[in-house]
Amino acid sequence: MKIKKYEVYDMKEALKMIKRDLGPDAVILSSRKIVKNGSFGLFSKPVIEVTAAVDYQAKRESKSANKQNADQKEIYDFKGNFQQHEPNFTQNDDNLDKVTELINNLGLNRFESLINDVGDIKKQINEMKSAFSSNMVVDLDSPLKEYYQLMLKNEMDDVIAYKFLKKIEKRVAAAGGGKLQIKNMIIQFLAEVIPVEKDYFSSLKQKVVAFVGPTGVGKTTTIAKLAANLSLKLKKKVCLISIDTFRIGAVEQLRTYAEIVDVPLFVASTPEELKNIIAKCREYDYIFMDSMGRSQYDENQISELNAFMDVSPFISVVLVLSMSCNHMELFDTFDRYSRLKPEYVIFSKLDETKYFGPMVNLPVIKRAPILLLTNGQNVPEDMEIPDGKKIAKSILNEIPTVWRS
Ligand SMILES: Nc1nc2c(ncn2[C@@H]2O[C@H](COP(=O)(O)OP(=O)(O)O)[C@@H](O)[C@H]2O)c(=O)[nH]1
Ligand SMILES: [Mg+2]
Repeated sequence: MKIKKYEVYDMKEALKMIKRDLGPDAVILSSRKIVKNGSFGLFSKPVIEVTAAVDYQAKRESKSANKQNADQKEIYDFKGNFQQHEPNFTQNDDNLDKVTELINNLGLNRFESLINDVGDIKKQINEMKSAFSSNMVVDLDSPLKEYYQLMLKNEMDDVIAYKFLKKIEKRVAAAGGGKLQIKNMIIQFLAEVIPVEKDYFSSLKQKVVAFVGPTGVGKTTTIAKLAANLSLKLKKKVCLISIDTFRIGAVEQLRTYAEIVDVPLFVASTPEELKNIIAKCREYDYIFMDSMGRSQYDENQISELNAFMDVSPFISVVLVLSMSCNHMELFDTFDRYSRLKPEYVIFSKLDETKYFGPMVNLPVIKRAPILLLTNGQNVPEDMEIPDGKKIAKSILNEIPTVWRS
């Protein structure tokens, strides 16, 4: 038997190398994500260590049997049984069962060695299956291992959680202390990693902010909350612009809020109009633009919106994302709006989830700081300026819990 180890960035690359070096009969014995010394960084790509082997003896014995049935190829042909770095164990298992059954039906069971091979491969696959879920944490110190699991339970990305804990491992060990001290250290360090923009609304520079995002995420409501807090409580000069020209009633919703808060509302139906309105609003501290809401899958809408965003270099685009969406949907939405170059994100509807990991995943991976959080329908109360420590705590909940105001 010949065994070889590979370090690759993706499984496809490994499969190519294994096939080249060991031939098509090779099997993968193990694979795990690792972090290379010196290459640590939250944004660095994880390396996959793959161990593959080929048994030339068994190959010789089973070669003639292999030829008898094309289906048997599936036993050894691991190509296509991996999706990115995760093996499709279920399909693999099914295939092996099918082949065993076929061998029996065709009376080929005299090829005992082949059947044994099938059994061995099946065993290896099952071992890999259980090793895969725990492999990534084997080299974390014991208390951190538990926090890793906790972070995953709260839907934090496994690679970010692992790299973060690996980065602080030595410092935590050096500091000593009990469980509570360790937890506090993790919260402290994690808070430093979460990108938050705390002082945006308190700085004196004039702000022109465009709120974009899918329909129903809470753009209009969030603008109303901000306008009320800044204008009524902090006595700032706020004006609103609606470029919501599609949904009948959408302008009316903002108009109602504008009247309650007593701030002016302008409506821009073309980029040219928007440019003129912004030029006339120099005296305002905050200009909040509410954008039209249609599906984020509508490419035309994003292009139209882009034309509005292009009228002034002073417009900050803020993408509103609802926490009632899952991790994948949030990334999908961010990618669809990336043409508008969102500078910040606002997470809305924190009251509709108990899993706050995605609040770290997206800002870290996309490098988009969190500008604001909203946690309910009440205007103007249900919003807060993001606090890294509070977010970090919410990701270490033993039992996923609702957001506390
Ligand atoms: N639970 C919850 N509902 C919210 C929040 N923000 C907005 N909403 C509600 O979500 C719905 C859509 O809000 P709207 O501002 O019209 O969304 P838009 O289409 O993005 O402008 C309304 O019923 C809001 O009251 C929030 O933080 N939590
Ligand atoms: Mg709206």
